[in-house]
Order: sequence, then structure tokens, then C-alpha cells
Amino acid sequence: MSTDWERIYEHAIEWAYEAGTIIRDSFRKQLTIETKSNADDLVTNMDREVENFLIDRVRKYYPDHQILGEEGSGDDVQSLEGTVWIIDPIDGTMNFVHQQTNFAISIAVYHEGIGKVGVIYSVVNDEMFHARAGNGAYLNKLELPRLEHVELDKSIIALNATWLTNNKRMNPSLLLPIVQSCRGTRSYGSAAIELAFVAAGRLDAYITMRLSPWDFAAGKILIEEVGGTITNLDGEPLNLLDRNSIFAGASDLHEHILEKYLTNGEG
Ligand code: 2AM
Ligand code: CA
Repeated sequence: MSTDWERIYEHAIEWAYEAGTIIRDSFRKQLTIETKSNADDLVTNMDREVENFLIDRVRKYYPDHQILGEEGSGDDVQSLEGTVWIIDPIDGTMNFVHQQTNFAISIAVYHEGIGKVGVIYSVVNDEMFHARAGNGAYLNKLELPRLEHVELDKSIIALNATWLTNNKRMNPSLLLPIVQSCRGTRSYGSAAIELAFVAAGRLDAYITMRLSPWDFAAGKILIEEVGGTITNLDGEPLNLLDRNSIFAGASDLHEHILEKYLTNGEG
């Protein structure tokens, strides 16, 4: 039986909207906040509740699909064989806790390692970024145009200031010239939103040192659907089963920055 991708696409969007309602309703309730790997790595009861909601839906309608979820309620996914849902119930949990805005639900569906459906729902702004491979990317009902050529000195690049300090993942001297040459930098604190913004042309590039598959799986599909490029910082393809550094952007700008600033033409 052939896979009904239109149905999966509609389900992903519908469930993201439903999950958004669950999160909005939670604003009136008490939040339980815990930490994970370190004191700044937050998780709330809502992250878990929303992940369970989405997983229940996938399991009910697509029992033979695998699920990779940030909070670990999904499957122990070891390969991208078959159909895999990659879910981040709340991307930007710190924003969710501190600001009650600038967080998103990220849902991606891959088949044999190929991105098929990508959905990023910025809940409080009610912005649904969605793409079905080969059918274009959309913001709500509006089709997103293909990304245009942009010069570095006219570009806006998203990155987190952490990567400009001395840290164990990145020599800041590599990023400083990029920051000095672009028109401006932004930091939203949600990788999914930052990737959706690249797809929508609101940002021209996004650089970060470490993301997990659920942070970037949907954004990758959106960006590629509008002709953008997303790789790791060495210009290599992303591994959807592991953490990666991330460099996404309009294709010409991506190539220019990679060659001039990140690999010195050696990559
Ligand atoms: P989260 O909110 O779901 O944890 C913050 O700059 C962005 O990076 C958020 O999308 C956040 O996702 C993600 N992030 C934060 N710490 C991370 C880590 N240690 N590994 C992977 N992604 C992380
Ligand atoms: Ca995340």
C-alpha cells in the first residue's frame, strides 16, 4: 500500500494546532519545572504532556511508524528505515518558562531518511510554518517564495551570544568576522523558530554549535523546500540520529560564508 502523504501532512498540522491549544490552556495552570542535563536545561510537565499527546496520536493512526521525541517517550530509534516522526513538543522551553512566548512545536516526518513533512507551530504568534516535500513551504495559508540571493553585508544572521564567548565547542574568532560583516544578528532562543524564520526569509542564516535531531528535523525540510541550504558547520550533511552543529541559510550566502569564513576554501 502506498503511503498517503497528504493525510500525514494534514494530521501533522492538525495535531500541532491541537497541541498549541493544550499549551495555551496551560498558561492558567501551575507549571512544574525540572532540570535535565544541567541547571539551564529545563523541562516542564507541559513538554511531557504535549509529547505524550502527539505520540498517542501517531501511534493510533500510524502504528507501524517510529517516533523520536525529545522527552524520550517515543521509540529507541536506531535507524531511519521506514517512516520516522521526529518531534519536539516545546522547542525553546526556556522561553516558554520565562517569557510564555517564542517557543514552538516541531514535527517532522521522514521516510527512508528523506524529509517528507515539516511543521513548526509558533504557538503564541499563531504562525504555522509547514511544508510537504515537493509541494512548497507555507506560513499559514501563504506560500513562501524561494529564498533570494543576499549579500553578507545586507544579511541578518541568527546566533546565540554564547558562541562568541570562550566555550568548548567553538573558537569565537571564527564567528566574530561573520558577525562584524553582516548587517545584524538576532537570537530567538528556539532553534525551530530560527530555522522557520530562515525559510520565511526573515533571517538570512542561522548558526549554532549543537542541536539535537528534534530541534532541526522540521526546519531542514522547510528550508530545503524554499531552495535554502542546511548543513553542519563543516558543510557536511546533517545526521538525523545525532547531535550536529548547524549552519542554515540562503544557498549563495551559505556557500559564501562557508568558503570565506568557516573552511577558508579548504572544505
Ligand atoms: P529546547 O528548548 O527544546 O531545549 C536554544 O538556543 C535552542 O537550542 C533551543 O531550540 C533548545 O531546544 C536548543 N538546545 C538548548 N540546549 C541544547 C542542547 N544541550 N542540545 C541540543 N539542543 C539544545
Ligand atoms: Ca528543542
